[in-house]
Amino acid sequence: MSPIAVQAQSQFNLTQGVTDISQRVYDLHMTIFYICCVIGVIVFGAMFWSMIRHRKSKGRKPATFHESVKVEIAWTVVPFLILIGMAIPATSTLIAMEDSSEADVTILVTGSQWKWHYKYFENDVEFFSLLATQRQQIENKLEKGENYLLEVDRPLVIPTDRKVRFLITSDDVIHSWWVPDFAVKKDANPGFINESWTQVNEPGIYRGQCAELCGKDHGFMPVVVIAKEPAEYDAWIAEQEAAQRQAKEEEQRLLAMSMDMDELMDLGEQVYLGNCAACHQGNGEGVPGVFPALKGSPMALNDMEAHIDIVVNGKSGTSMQAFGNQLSLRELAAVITYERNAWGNDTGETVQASDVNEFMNQ
Ligand SMILES: [Cu+2]
Repeated sequence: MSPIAVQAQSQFNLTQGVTDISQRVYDLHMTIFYICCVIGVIVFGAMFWSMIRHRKSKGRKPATFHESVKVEIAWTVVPFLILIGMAIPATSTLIAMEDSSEADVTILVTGSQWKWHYKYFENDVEFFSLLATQRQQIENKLEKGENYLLEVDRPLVIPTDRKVRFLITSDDVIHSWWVPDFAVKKDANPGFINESWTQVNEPGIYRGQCAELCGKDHGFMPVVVIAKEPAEYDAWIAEQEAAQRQAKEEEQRLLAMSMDMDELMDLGEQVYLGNCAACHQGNGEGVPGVFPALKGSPMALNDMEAHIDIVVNGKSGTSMQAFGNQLSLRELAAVITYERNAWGNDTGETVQASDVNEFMNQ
């Protein structure tokens, strides 16, 4: 297909995608579209033809017949047959889309405000995937990149030519995990697990979005999936497993060491901008009445225990999430230190990974 055709297609029509299912969905969509076109031409054609042919100026007299059994049977049977004709391919496609049995890889996808979490069932690998578009681009201070709002720090990686099952759920409100190229779009409901699956034919990078209005940053939780050849995927997953194991060991080792203020502030700022600034704002002033200010807040200035508690455990009934399982001990310590020393909160106090560890284990 020529590049222009591809572009026109992506603008005006459903994508054909990169899986057998997405191709079937596309074909179904086109079949039904053509049926609708034919019906439209016949119905409107008959209507306009009758209006012109039987117009009053030509002296036509209206017919006065009532109740034609033949016509009534025809206009009941014909639409019935058309609907059955459309339902058969539609049902078989839907059944195929729902059949997530005998998957080779199973991944738990969890949405939360406003990021995705991926957990591989067969392997000891899990991670969060956050928007990677720079804040300056969003604020129109920098030119917007090619994949503006469609780029993440850690994409989901799946193998090609293997059946990948997704179990989709949510930690807070309803989200929806959507990758158009796979023809997968499933609601992520808190307390429920929805299933979907895909089998990608071509290696590549596929982008999608949260498709359910889920709050203020709904447009800021994209999905990026990288499909790799099976051998490459196996190598990747082994590498991830090793890296995550090592990170846990490293974490234990670092508990004994303390970081100085500069290190904590540097790391803390990064963590803050990635996880906290969406609500509490980059300047720590929050949004009055919605997200509390951290700048000058009594908790950030005085009550260190309460401060660690709210970051680690969150606050139920609010959008303050529990970050205890999302960030490492070092990151937690750094972001708490940052909040206690940035924007004029000059407490001069540092919080170390060991302090957070002690709090979590008490
Ligand atoms: Cu969402």
